[in-house]
Amino acid sequence: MLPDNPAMHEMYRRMCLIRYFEETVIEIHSAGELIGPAHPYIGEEAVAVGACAALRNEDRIAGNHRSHGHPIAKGGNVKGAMAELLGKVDGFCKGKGGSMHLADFSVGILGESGIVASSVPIATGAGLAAKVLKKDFVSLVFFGDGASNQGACHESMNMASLWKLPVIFLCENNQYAITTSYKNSVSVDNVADRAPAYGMPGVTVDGQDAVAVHEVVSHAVARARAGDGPSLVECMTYRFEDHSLGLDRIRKVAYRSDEEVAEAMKRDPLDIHRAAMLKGDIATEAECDEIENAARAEIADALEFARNSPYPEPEALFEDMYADDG
Ligand SMILES: Cc1ncc(C[n+]2csc(CCOP(=O)(O)OP(=O)(O)O)c2C)c(N)n1
Ligand SMILES: [Mg+2]
Repeated sequence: MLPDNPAMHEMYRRMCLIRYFEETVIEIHSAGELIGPAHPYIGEEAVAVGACAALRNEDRIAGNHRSHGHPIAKGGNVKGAMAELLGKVDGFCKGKGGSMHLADFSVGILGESGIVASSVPIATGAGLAAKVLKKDFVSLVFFGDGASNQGACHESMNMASLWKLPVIFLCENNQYAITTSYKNSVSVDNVADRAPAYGMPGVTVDGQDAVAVHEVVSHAVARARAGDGPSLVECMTYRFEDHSLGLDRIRKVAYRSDEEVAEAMKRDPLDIHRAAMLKGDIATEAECDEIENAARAEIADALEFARNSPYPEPEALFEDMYADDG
C-alpha cells in the first residue's frame, strides 16, 4: 500500500536533501574545504528514506561509514550534519566526530562507525534495552553486503532472534565492498537467504524504490513491535559514486565497468519516486520542482551555517568522553 500523499512528498523531500547534501560534500571535498574520507550515499537514497518512513521518532537507527543519508532520512537536522562534517561546534557531535559519526539522540540516531559491522551489535543492544525497559521502540541497523560477512553481524542476528529482540537488520546490498564484488565474496545468492538459519524472516527488495522498501520495512517493524522478534531486510541498490572521496588509488582499480555503472544509473531512486508521484496524481510537476528547489535552498543554508560555525575549543577535547552516571 502507498503511504499517504504528504508522506510520499516528505519521502521525496528527504531523498532530495540527501542527494544535494552529498553533491555539496563532493564539491567542498574537491575544493579542499572538507578534509579526510567521506563515503557518498548517492544512488542509495531510497533505502534510507523508505526504511525511516516506517519508523517513529523514538525508534533507534544506527549506521556505518556510508551514513550521511541515514540521519537525514530519520529527520536529523541537515545543519547539524553539515557542521559535523566540517568539524564545527554546532555539529551533531560538537565537531569531534566528523563524517562517520553523526549521532542525534533527539531523533533516535544512535550514530555510526567506520569499523565495518560494528553498529550491528550496538543496534542489537538498543533492541535489548527496549525489551528490558519494556518500551515499544524498535531498533534498525543499516549495514553493507561486505559487513554481512562479519562475525559481529552473525552473532547479533543469532542473539536477537534467540531473545526475540525488536531489531530490523537492514542490509544495503550495493554489490561491492570497496572493490570486492558481492558475487565473489558471499556464499549465498541473497544475503536474506541467511535469515532462516537464525530463525527469522528474510526478504530481498528493490532498494531503488522507496515505496517498496517502506512496505517491507513496515512489516518488519510491526513484527518487532508486536514482540515477535527481528527480521532481515536486504535492499538491492547501487552506489553511483566512488567508494570514498579522497581515496584516489581505488579509482584506478577497474572493479566495475563503465557500462555496468551507466546501466545502474538508469534506475535513479529520485527519478523512480518522482515518476511514481506523477503517475499516481500524488504530486504535479510543479510541486515536485518546488520540493527540489526548497531542498537545494535548505542545503545551501546548511553549508552557510556550517561555514559560519566556530571550531570547538581545545579545552572541550575531553568533554562528553564518558557517560554521566547521574
Ligand atoms: C573491520 C573493518 N574491516 C575493514 C575495513 C575497511 N573497509 C571500509 S569500508 C569497507 C567495505 C564495506 O563494504 P560494505 O559493508 O558492503 O559497505 P559499502 O561501502 O558498500 O556501503 C571496508 C572493507 C573497516 N573499515 N573495518
Ligand atoms: Mg557494499
